[in-house]
Amino acid sequence: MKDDDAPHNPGSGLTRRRFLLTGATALAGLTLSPKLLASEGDLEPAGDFGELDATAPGGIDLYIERKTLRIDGLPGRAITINGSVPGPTIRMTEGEEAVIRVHNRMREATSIHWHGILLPFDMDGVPGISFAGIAPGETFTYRFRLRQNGTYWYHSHSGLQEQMGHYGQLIVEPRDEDPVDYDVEHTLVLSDWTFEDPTTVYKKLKSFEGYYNFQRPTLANLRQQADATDQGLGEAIGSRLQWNRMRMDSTDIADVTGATYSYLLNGRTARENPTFIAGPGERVRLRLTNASAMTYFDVRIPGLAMTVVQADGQNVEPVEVDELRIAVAETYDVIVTLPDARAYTIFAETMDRSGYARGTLAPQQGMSAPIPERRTRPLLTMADMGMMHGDMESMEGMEGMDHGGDHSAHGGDEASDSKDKIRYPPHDEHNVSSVAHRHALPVTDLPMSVPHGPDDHGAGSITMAENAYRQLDDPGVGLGDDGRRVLTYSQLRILETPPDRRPPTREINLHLTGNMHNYIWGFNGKKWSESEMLRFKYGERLRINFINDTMMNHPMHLHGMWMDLYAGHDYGKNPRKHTVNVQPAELLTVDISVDAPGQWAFHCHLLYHMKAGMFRTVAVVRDLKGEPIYADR
Ligand SMILES: [Cu+2]
Repeated sequence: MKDDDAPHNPGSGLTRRRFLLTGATALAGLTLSPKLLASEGDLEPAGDFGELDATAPGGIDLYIERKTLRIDGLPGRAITINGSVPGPTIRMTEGEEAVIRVHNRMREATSIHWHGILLPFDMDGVPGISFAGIAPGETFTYRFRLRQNGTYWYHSHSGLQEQMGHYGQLIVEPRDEDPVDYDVEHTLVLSDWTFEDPTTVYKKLKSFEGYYNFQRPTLANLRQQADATDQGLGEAIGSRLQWNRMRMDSTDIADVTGATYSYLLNGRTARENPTFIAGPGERVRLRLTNASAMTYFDVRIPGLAMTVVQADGQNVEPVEVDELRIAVAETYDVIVTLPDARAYTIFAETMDRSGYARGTLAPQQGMSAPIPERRTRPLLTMADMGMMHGDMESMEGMEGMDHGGDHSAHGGDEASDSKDKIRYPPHDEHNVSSVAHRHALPVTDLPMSVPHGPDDHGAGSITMAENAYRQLDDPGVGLGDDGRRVLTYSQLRILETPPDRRPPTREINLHLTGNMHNYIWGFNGKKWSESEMLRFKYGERLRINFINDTMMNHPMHLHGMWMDLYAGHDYGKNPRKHTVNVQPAELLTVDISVDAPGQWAFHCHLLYHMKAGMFRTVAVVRDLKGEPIYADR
């Protein structure tokens, strides 16, 4: 299938077998004969997953299997792990060796990727990048020593399997004392489920722009629009940003919506109301994972404050909030305490407001609290965009910014694209640590904005805004204007500074690009199949500037290495993340210690964006012209 543009889906063509399976799914899902309905009650429900310890002697076995489960009261054809969706919660202990035998009981290849876990690249589980995949009937043994602790998750990296339930949570217990103090803990896995075949969903996205949006988008060329209305530059940027926001609100907030999705918390819908038990006064640790294919959730527990203690498995200085947005593939741990013996609703509203997942926190089963009203899709005006306006002013005052923007060199090796350098303001020696390298890049007071440049990223890109801005204090569209305290990236400070916080000496600008007309997504205008490997040099500290040229959020995930997120404060306190969300028209910077030999995946974690080309292979090399390190071992 020529649509398929990711390296992780070998043999994804619509083979006869695939066609037959699709037919069977359609039968089960749509033609609900009385006989099927009668047996529906006998189906096991999604959400009955257990817990396994992968660092216990002998290791564990996982069986991947297609199975019909009861999902939202209906038979859903799922990919299960040990019979359940989500798969079992896997617990491990830091410093120990995990041994996990994965048995493929399907008629198609599969894989498991251990999201956020540092490990040898051939244990990372990405078919075509780090191993061959697990063939039907085969068993693959994953074996790796845990060099970290915290809350993570795992999922398939084969085709669109993740959309069908192939995911679960990972918990790595700290070897030493846990700095987080709690009495009870609960696993909260958020996800999106569709009764459609995921390949059908993808095909619809490819063939009809905005298929799952309730309102069809109007994709006008804003540059022409601005010219036609005789707007000045500032005005044009302003109206473009306004348009961006409004367009996102009305249409483009999510590619795939409640029109097809049921939203799940631990495999259960809001009606099924999964309940988590905690007594008054207890410190409850909620381990939140967003295992969705495409859905961002805004999570709150009306009446309770949440204290964020961990982000992407890394302990952070506690931040008390009322709400947080969890991007696809992120994890957050929060502590809450029930003040009384009443029930509280865990409410996870989708970013586009087209649905929600829900659970209950209560001292006993059977209790419930009101479900909050769904908020309307926000429509922002220029007056609401104070932050944007502020940024525009600071942009004008920025010295040395490359406004001209000859971006003709976007093709080829992104890393050596000298014409697309971000110009830093004259730098203050006090800002840089004493170990500063002669060519070290600044680590504080980074530029607030960068021009997107003209739309010359090729057919794979439609540039939507003139500039990308730092948005570290912005919780995201539709949040932060109703008096609630909403988590922002600028509030995340790592609890213990990791050993390597050298200033980086090399940087790569990565434009996130897309074309909604054809549903092509990529970087610097290129989808995966047209791209070269990104080369990271072993031992270097590397900076990546993400420049989001699109109107969508993209959760960027790097395998095998941490990304230290520039959060606008003390360099040593920058949070370490495996997935960073890049907001529409955002400039976001991460620094990486390149300490993991091998070949790694680097991609947008929106499943259909990844499949449509928003994917790069990263090779860790000895020198920038050389082969990947693993090639000569
Ligand atoms: Cu994306």
